[in-house]
Amino acid sequence: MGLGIWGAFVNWLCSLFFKQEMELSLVGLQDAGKTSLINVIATGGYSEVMIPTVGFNMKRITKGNVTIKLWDLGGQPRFRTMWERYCRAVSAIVYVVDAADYENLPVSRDELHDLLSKPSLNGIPILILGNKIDKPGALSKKDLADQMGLTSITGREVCCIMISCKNSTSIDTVVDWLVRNSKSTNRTSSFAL
Ligand SMILES: Nc1nc2c(ncn2[C@@H]2O[C@H](COP(=O)(O)OP(=O)(O)OP(=O)(O)O)[C@@H](O)[C@H]2O)c(=O)[nH]1
Ligand SMILES: [Mg+2]
Repeated sequence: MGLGIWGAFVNWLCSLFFKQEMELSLVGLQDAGKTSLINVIATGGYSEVMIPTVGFNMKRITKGNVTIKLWDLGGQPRFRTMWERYCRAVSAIVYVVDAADYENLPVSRDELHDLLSKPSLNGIPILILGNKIDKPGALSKKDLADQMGLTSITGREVCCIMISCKNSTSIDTVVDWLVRNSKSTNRTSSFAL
């Protein structure tokens, strides 16, 4: 009984000092692979047949002592006006781009820059993910960065990682970035008290 109380006390102390929680929003055009990315991170599962996200879904993923609350937003035009509202309070914005869909790249670039121009999102770090690099003809990181106008983004941390949800390429790098980021910008950490 006594040990139980001590155990609970130690757990509480640990949670005060070591638990990190972060909130993230995933945005990007429909079909970019946002929901696929969440599935790959959460369960390692991948499917060719996906249901488009209607509105948004929320998912919690725990990696080590970091709990990530993810807002998975629908990318169809009718849902894009919602993006800003769900990006306001997050530690970082994750913007997913289909690196093999040349036709929609200009639209994706315009939506990205439009979102980042909102004063409510000033300074929030952004992680740009060039997805579907398993597809023949997918852009290189440099070409994607050029076409998405990433060098013109200022006043916030910008990172770009090329991934494939299908082959699980660089998914670990993405998770590392997210976890690292939660430590530097975490607003709920007890260290900040
Ligand atoms: N080749 C390939 N296809 C992928 C990859 N990631 C996702 N897809 C496919 O892309 C399609 C759309 O994936 P979703 O994850 O539903 O895309 P989304 O961004 O969530 O789309 P919305 O919910 O409509 O905004 C599905 O057919 C996936 O199988 C990838 O890395 N490579
Ligand atoms: Mg989706």
